[in-house]
Amino acid sequence: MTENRIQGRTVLVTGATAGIGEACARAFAARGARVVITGRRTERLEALAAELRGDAGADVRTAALDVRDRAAVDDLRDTLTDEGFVPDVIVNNAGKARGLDPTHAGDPDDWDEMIDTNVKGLLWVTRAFLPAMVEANRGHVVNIGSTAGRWVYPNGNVYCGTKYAVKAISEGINVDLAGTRVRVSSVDPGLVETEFSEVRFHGDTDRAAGVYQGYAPLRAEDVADAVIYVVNAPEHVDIFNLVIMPTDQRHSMIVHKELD
Ligand code: NDP
Ligand code: 8X3
Repeated sequence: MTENRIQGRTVLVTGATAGIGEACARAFAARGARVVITGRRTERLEALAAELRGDAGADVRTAALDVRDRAAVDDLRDTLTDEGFVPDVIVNNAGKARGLDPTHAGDPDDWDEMIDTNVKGLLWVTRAFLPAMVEANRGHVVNIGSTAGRWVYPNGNVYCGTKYAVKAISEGINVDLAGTRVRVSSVDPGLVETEFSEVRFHGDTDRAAGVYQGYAPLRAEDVADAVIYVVNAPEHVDIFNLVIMPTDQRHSMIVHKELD
């Protein structure tokens, strides 16, 4: 059986109120990690914390956090440091697509939101928590990228751009940490059935559901398993990039669907 190297780690997850982040929080807590679960919807954070404390007896800290708010990110780092809750793993998961339109018809407000969350938010969190890892010469930065950072697809323009940025930033952080024991991983999923498409289509649930019909998409838990796998690897092993797609998907634009 694989050794549990998660036990006793302190793991901060951004965007833990839904989807992949929530599944990661559950998976880390189940393996004995102390978890800091963050997101904007505090009632969801409290419900998840109650569940994890009950089911897994987990040590859970909740924190309302909008990753776009750099001062709030720094404040959280300072508060957690005072409490002795210093993360040695961060999962930069908070992110979103907004819209699926050709560039000439795209909404610049959607672009702002994606860039501020997916790129700048990831940077603020990393900049806040990475120095303590470098100081301790131990830790792990896990960025949730996407196959959208590998293959651009029609109308994906800015969302794909943010995920290409995540890819480049992950590579940049990784090379900057050469000579340290701090590891960096980019976990890049294809299609995962979460609230992602509902957010992308601004609440159009029928259109969102259509994205996942006719094939078996990934579940958030599948991606969480991949995150656990990279973090649980022995300390001398850095799984730098893990691409995970449904078996029915071979490329952003190649998905085998059987529709009635
Ligand atoms: P969900 O919409 O289900 O979850 C997104 C999470 O991000 C929520 O917890 C949300 O919490 C949080 N979030 C959004 N904006 C902010 C913000 N400004 N500050 C803090 N948290 C925020 O989507 P997924 O779980 O699918 O997405 C998670 C990540 O996975 C994203 O980075 C996405 O790009 C990536 N991904 C998703 C794929 C998919 O097909 N679903 C495939 C590949 C990558 P709240 O609203 O409470 O703040
Ligand atoms: C999410 C996957 O293909 O919808 O990053 O962009 S996709």
